Amino acid sequence: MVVLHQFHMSPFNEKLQRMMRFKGVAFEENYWRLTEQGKLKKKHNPTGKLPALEHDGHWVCDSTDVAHYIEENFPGPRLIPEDPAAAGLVHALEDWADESLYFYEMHMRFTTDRNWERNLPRMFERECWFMKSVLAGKMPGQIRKGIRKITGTQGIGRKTEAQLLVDCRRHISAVAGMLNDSDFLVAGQLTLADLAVYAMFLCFLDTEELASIMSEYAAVGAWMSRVEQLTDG
Ligand SMILES: N[C@@H](CCC(=O)N[C@@H](CS)C(=O)NCC(=O)O)C(=O)O
Repeated sequence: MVVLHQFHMSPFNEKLQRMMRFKGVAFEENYWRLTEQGKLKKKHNPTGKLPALEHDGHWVCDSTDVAHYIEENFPGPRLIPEDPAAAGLVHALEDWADESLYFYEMHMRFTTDRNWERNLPRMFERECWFMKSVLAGKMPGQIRKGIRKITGTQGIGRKTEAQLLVDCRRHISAVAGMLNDSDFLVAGQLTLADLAVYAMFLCFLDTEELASIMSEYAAVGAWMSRVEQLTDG
């Protein structure tokens, strides 16, 4: 049995769900509550992070490790190319998505005006009613501040919103450039790189400013539709 353990609204879920759908791996989903993080750290993952994959009782944590595990242990079309040059590029792009674009989407979705009011409450949709009311009472103060602390430590949260939008436009434009003469980011075929970047751009669309910038890049919209068509399941 394959179970994808997740926290609600994580872009990393999207990457792995689409990977498994594309490869035809049947899986169940299990959503953890934030209040269960202590148990998660103690029993399964000391980092307290999700997603994680449970396969016949064996746990694999970190979405990149999970992606490689799926590729190695399940049949279906490859998403990590065998060619070393292409595999290297897929790795670099996945890491860019996970370790850079992720913090842009987190900051923009959950801390900026016009966006956090809509997106923060969605983060708690799967909590119990009691936690929901506690969390609602703490908003916007502590939670928004807590997220700003993460993105501030990381560096992105110390930039002005105007600077962040310049950065994000450059990221979106870079993807449009990569798609100039190809349907996909690496080797002309769907790979893990597409899924990782797609997942972050989907979160970009949850913010007014980035959705507006993305609408200027038709090639990026068309590529996202192609990824969806192949991985919707
Ligand atoms: N590098 C990790 C990142 C996972 C991650 O940051 N997950 C977030 C949810 S989007 C999380 O579990 N956050 C809880 C925490 O940081 O305590 C991966 O690829 O799996």
